[in-house]
Amino acid sequence: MKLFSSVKDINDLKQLVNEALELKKDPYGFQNLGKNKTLGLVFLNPSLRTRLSTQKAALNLGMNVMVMNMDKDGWALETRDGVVMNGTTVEHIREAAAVMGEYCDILGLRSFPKLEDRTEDYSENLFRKFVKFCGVPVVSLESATLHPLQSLADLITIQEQKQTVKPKVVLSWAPHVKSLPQAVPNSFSEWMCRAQQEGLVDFVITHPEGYELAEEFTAGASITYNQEEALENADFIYVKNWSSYREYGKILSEGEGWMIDNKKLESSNNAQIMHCLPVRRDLELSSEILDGPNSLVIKEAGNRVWAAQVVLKKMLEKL
Ligand code: SN0
Repeated sequence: MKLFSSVKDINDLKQLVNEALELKKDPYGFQNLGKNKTLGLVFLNPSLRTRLSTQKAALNLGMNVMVMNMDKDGWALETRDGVVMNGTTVEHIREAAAVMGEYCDILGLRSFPKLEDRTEDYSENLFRKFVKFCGVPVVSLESATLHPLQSLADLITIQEQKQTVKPKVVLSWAPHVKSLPQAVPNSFSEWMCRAQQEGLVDFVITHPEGYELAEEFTAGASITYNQEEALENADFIYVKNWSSYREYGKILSEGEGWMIDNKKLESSNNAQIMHCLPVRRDLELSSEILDGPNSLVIKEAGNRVWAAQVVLKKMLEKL
């Protein structure tokens, strides 16, 4: 594998998940694969789980890891072409990416959308340029529109924890006070639609009117504004806030009544609750859920290691 940015980069989804679960049983079986190979992790935005789980995955494979906090320690990056750089940006992504490609065998990049210009964010301009100019395989550590390592960990968690052959998985919008990216829900939907095609899950999305995700990521999902109906018989409920795609980057409603608590689980199939974290307690998700027996969020975060490790393994095998 030379690029991991979307479920579209995966040929055999079931095989990938099974291999990740095999790595979980035997984390150090491929220590020689990464020997003398260097992974560079480049952050333009904050990260806890992605940063640590990807480092851990690389160490398990015997790799060396370098981390660059571009937002704090790097030069201000220019990503546009054809501009005279007489303003605040100091270094062009053409040079910055190419130089990091000289030092690393594989690179990871995290960059959030600005949530100002939808066309610009959804063009994935920054991520694509980084891939083009660095010249080495690239793992997305969350881009403007997708977060594939998170979604792979989510699918691994569902496959690992499911009690029925084909669980009902519901993506449920949650309230928040800030405008958040659509990357996590877009990505989760993209991966679940593919998993549904392959007979692994039934997938439903529920959100208030106006929060429709981009259709390119939701083809095949059942979509309803009625949360109560969506949660009926649910086996997994994936909770996440996102800002509007239609009225780009806007918060359209306070989301009164959308937070999941134990009462809302009564009609579900004793649903297990997932969230990518970080989560704002008692705003996005109730404390009683997070501290109770139905929460999967810590195991889900733990599985980020095996998602990263299987992807790095596939890249190392093709170097
Ligand atoms: C990010 C998001 O895309 O929603 C990262 C998730 C992995 N989350 C946030 O930015 C949360 C910020 C906040 O203030 O709660």
